Amino acid sequence: MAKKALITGITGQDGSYLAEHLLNLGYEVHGLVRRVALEDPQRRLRRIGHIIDNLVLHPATLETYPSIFNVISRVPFDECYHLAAQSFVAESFNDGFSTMNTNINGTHYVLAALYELRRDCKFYFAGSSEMFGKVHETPQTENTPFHPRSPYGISKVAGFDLTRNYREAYGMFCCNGILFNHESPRRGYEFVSRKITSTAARIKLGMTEELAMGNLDAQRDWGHADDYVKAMHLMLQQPEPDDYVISMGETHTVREFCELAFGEVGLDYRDYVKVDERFYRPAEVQVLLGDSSKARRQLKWQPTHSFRDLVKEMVQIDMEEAPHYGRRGEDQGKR
Ligand code: F7E
Repeated sequence: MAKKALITGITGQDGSYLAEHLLNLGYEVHGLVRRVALEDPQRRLRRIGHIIDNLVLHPATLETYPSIFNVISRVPFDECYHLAAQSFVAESFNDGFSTMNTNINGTHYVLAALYELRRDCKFYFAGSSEMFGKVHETPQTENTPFHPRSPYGISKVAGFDLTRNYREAYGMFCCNGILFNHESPRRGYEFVSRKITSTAARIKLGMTEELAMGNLDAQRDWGHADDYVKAMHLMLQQPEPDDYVISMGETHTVREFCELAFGEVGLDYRDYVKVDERFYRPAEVQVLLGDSSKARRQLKWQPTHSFRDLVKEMVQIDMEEAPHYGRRGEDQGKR
């Protein structure tokens, strides 16, 4: 019998890659989606449009316990991947309350419903390198203390602790992935990688003239989302539940990202990138560098895309898609 997996956040970048991966492995894949998304499939379900006929989608909201409880009561899930979240760090400074509500209570509702209804269902929580924040050591491992620097980072630490506590208190199979930044051509336009590649493409195509950016000196350990979702699945196949850092183990500045992306279309970023203080954050995570040796050793996980290939792929796709962005891509790139 095919294993049954539930993915919250299936319409997002990671959810769409994970759904593809699980379908390829023969899973029956279910997704939790907001009712508004079902009403606007062309836009909100665009990342899963090509596989939608093979998925079972359940309308629900992470905002209330009964909504989650109902979905989990309907199907005997074997695995649950909890990816849904307000994931844009800058936005969490604008409205920390809604970020906390969704990210902390949403996680708690899912765990509590699994505890009530399906204690044998394995659970994955999408933890984040943002939890390390003002880093206490470099590189960061599973043992590095957390020091979050944003409401988003704080909410992820709470989700991490909830997940670990369900494991320790009730013996449930609950794992935390501590994923460093991971990107792809499916990334939202507000994140720095996609903002850079989509704007570089639009500049090259004569659709806009400059790119307004925040802190160019921030350093991130960027990988490809397609590689990172495979680690999520591997975590739930281990004999014991545990927590794992997933990263490339190399760090690059935002400036380097700009240089590479503009270079892909034969432009010099220095002619187009302008620093605009509106994009600075009240508290910045200046440098992240992950040590994923535990995952590489125990999960036998190995990334297949290099940083350069990632940037190249994103720019290529944006060159194809840019003429069709319309206002939406442009507006989102301004965040
Ligand atoms: O920023 C700097 C910004 O928004 C990266 C999320 O997936 O990864 C992501 O969080 C860096 C920051 O991602 C702009 O200040 C400069 O230092 O792409 P980002 P993030 O905040 O690192 C972690 C692992 C998650 O878990 C999150 O959910 O780039 N930066 N100028 C800028 N960032 C943006 N967005 N826009 C700028 O204009």
